[in-house]
Amino acid sequence: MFFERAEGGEKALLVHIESLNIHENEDASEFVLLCESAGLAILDVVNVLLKSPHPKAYLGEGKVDEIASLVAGFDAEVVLFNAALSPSQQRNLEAALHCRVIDRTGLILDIFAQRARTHEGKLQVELAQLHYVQTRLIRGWTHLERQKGGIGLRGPGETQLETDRRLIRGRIKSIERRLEKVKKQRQQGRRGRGRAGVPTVAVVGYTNAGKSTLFNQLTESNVYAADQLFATLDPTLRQIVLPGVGEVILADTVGFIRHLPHRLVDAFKATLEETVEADLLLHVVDAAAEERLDNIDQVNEVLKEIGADDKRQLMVYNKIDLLEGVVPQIIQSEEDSAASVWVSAKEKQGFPLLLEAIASRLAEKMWRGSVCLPASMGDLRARLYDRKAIVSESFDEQGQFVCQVAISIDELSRIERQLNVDWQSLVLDIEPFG
Ligand SMILES: Nc1nc2c(ncn2[C@@H]2O[C@H](COP(=O)(O)OP(=O)(O)OP(=O)(O)O)[C@@H](O)[C@H]2O)c(=O)[nH]1
Ligand SMILES: [Mg+2]
Repeated sequence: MFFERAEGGEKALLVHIESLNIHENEDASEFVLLCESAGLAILDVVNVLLKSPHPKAYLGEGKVDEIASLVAGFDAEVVLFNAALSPSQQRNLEAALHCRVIDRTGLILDIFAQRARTHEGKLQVELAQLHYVQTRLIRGWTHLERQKGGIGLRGPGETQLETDRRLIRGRIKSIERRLEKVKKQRQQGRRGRGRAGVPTVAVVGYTNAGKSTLFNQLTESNVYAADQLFATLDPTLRQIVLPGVGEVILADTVGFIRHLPHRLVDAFKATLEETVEADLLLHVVDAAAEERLDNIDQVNEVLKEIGADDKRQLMVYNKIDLLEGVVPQIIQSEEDSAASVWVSAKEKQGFPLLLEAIASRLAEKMWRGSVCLPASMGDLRARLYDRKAIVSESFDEQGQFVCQVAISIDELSRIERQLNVDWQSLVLDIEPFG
């Protein structure tokens, strides 16, 4: 990669913008968490009340001067703005503050870059970075100038700029080609799972809600869970077995945040494709967070953006160990299906209830019962075995197979269509779930 990234422990001054509109206001604490996630050493947080951004340097001249003297006083290495800056605003601020300036998009990109682990995740982050840098090329160059010692803020010569632009365009093209290839491979993998009729459950939720912890504990796998935002970037898939349902694929996903820059939503859509294809979403909520209601809205917003707002959700209120007097429980909806479960992922509280709720929600889309298969229907029986849909089997006096079956309704209708069988004529009895 040919971009510099914030080194861990860089001395940072944070500028949090407060809007006059109380509804748009948000707590500086999430911004601080993000900066800590990026590994910055935070010197101070400056709160600025702003009616509307100034075109030149986002803030008014007086404020800029004030921050400049703080930068000098603290000897800050970088200033972070909790706002989206235009390339020229960023440039003007760097000139005025005599240090590097990073805006919210740059910060999030930096965190993504640190967290990306898989090939695809890394490619996606780099693509987003390239698009971001493309418009800020002059600024990128001034960093190199700065490394030589001076605060030379003049842009590079026209030729150098042209070369850089061409390099970036070429790199973007090549990454897009590679991503296309990776995506195809992944889709094939997913089609494979779809064919096997294994239901997929995607764990989604606001960043830091405890998705990876829950995922880990449930699968007893070893996904990286840490007290940092975006501890996960790539969906991680594991298989679990649920009583009455059979094999289920569980997918951990990247945390959602508010004001996710639109460019990033696009870039990470592919990463979230598991979510779009899932049979059920586990929407994990940090029940101890003050902004939990707003966080739920934000997650639903992003789900809408990636076209997954019609997915069925099971709400999982996590971290009940931090709440007084709350015990693990399932709350039923009016239609009598499990609507939410209260658990503690960390303390492994409420897991039997959670598994039960997942199974019952998946069972809404399952067919369960026994069928009688004459010897002539060997292909159907083989197909059911292939889908791991046969729970148990015995013979009757006529030498026919009597099979107990659990299979997703979608998969069943596919089989009926493809093998041209009349399922109803084979049914001995239908089992209610429970
Ligand atoms: N007290 C308490 N802390 C929890 C619980 N579950 C998770 N945590 C903590 O919350 C923090 C975030 O957990 P993660 O599992 O990384 O959260 P995440 O939703 O995967 O976060 P991102 O992947 O960054 O979006 C960690 O410090 C966890 O230890 C819980 O049930 N109780
Ligand atoms: Mg995670």
